Amino acid sequence: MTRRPVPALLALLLPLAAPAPAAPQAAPVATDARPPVVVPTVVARFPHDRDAFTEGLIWHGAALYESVGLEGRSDVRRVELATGKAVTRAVIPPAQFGEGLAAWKDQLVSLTWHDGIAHRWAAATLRPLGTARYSGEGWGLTSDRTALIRSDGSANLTFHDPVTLAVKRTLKVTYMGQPVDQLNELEWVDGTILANVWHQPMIVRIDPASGRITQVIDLRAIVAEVGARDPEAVANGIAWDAAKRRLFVTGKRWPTLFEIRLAR
Ligand SMILES: [Ca+2]
Repeated sequence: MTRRPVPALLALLLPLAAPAPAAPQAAPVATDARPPVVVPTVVARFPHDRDAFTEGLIWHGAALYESVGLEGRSDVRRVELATGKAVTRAVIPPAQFGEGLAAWKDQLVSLTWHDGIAHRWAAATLRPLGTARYSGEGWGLTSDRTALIRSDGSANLTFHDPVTLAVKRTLKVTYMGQPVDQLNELEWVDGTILANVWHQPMIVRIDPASGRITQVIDLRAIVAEVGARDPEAVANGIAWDAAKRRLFVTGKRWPTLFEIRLAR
């Protein structure tokens, strides 16, 4: 991807060192209070394929799945957690740039960046089950168990019928009242949406009813540990193992997949 980074967003979202500005004369809006910033604890580290340009990451059943981008190099794979190796792989047509990945019942659905084509796969085998169409760009994808939720690089999330991909609603994501665009990989966790923000060392937690960002997860220490020199090797990839309540994060071409825990 060659879109512009948004460095100003970092200052907007991570004002850790700066005290809160003095209250203006006008009464502040309580619902737009500054969301808390959480620094996660790394619980475990696992190998991650350094060639994987991670665009989607999910835990489904008892396995980790990843979708990998770039034209001619895109695939959807089931990954062995302990080794980071792909144990099953389904290839995306070489002209397409693979993007977000989500589970729907016993299927996986993966997006493409510019083609408006969603691929369906049997989760157990990654056998192709057909395609469906949607409008706009495909970035991240997750499911709230009733809809597939797609990001497209803007501040909007689109909720799709999981079978037809018909649009059910859109949600504008805001931080203290301001739209936050470049939303990328997504994960549904305990009734909220976690989202990477492209080129930013953070994950935001989004209230799916209001679109408000309610928490910022600070990944700067993890990004520093990875120490990537490639400017496109950004944090991207969030997977939630609901059964064991494990949260995994990684990034494009990162050597490591991290299991993290959020302090309460
Ligand atoms: Ca995910």
